Amino acid sequence: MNQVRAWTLDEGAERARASYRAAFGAEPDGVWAAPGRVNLIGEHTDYNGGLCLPIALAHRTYVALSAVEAADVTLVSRQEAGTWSAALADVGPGAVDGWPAYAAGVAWALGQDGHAVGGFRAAVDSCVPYGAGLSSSAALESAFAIALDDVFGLGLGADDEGRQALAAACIRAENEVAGASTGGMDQAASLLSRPGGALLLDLRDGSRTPIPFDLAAAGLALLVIDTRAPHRLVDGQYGQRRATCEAAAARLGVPTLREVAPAELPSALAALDDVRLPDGSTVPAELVRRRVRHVVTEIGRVEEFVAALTSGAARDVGPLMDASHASLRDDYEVSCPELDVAVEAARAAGALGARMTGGGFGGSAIALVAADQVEDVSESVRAAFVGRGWAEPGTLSATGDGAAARVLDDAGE
Ligand code: GAF
Repeated sequence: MNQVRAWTLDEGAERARASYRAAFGAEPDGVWAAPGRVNLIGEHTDYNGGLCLPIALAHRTYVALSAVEAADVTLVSRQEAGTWSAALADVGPGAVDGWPAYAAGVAWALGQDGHAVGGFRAAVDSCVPYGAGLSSSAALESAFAIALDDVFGLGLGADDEGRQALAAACIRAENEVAGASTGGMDQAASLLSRPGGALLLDLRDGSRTPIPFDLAAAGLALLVIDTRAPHRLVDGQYGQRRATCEAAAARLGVPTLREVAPAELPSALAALDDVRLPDGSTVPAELVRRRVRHVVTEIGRVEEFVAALTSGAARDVGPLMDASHASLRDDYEVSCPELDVAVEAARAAGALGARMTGGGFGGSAIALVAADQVEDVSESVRAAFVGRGWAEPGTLSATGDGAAARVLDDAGE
């Protein structure tokens, strides 16, 4: 199967630096990099004040950047054609289309928070698969956040509290400038992860707890399968799920669905009715109940997953992954045929558990596999795809990497 290799930090830094030199004929002030993520469990829970458990990938987005005198932004990317430029004052909601919204949007959001961010120019390169549900958007935002923080001396990247503020600026850029109503898990994973650990995020109180994640010690591995079925969050489905949850919470008289305890689920479901969304559409009660059931049961699965990992029982998380996938497929309806086939083929080949990861509607699946079965499981998934006439999926390995950081000082020193 196609292994999607992560660049080494030196390799990524050198690529971004070379792009910068080619575009601007000078050395950058430095190069910064931020990881994509896979979420182990806790899907579509972040915007419900819930729990999720991402790990950072070794796959990163690299940004070579310099401050400039003029209050302008100039951007190039190895993944996109052309040069994008604008006056900093013209960047904001409704004013930027496409990938620059995720990059320049961060400068706008930091400015809104009162930070003095001036003009800059930057070259981007990335080995985070694009549109694979592995947070290429958050990696792009976070790489710009950490670079701008450093170059303009904001001092936020130095500790977790400051990084939380950078993550908030990235979320604002994504929600308000790029127009994707995502929930915040991905930016926290990219800016706050620690090597060798998963990050338990509690979106109700904003707390973060590092959770040991050492599958190798248990003779296991996490196989990430990029189905190559394109995944989009800016279309209506993600926003519709979020709006349904918010309307259901309002109907139940709680700020978010996090407040519905598992024991109260039956009575909460019984109290739900059709809901009307801000766009004027109506979601029938039966569908609202399934959406709510997913969110409440998924938060419970995160707690069980964390308990298994912290007690050294990593193998026990397999059934929780299976249950999460079934809930996302049947109740939340965010899976797709490629994700279901990847999950089923991995399980049939001996995976201890498998599920879609990320927002869904395409993107990636993860499978918990005995370390010596990674090849066999990968091959079975490949055969299942090829047998259906689909493109071969890509595979990545994920062990839990570190957060966004500077990877090259000025002039390549
Ligand atoms: C996407 C979003 F960006 C996240 O905020 C989260 O909601 C996820 O989908 C689903 O868990 O990655």
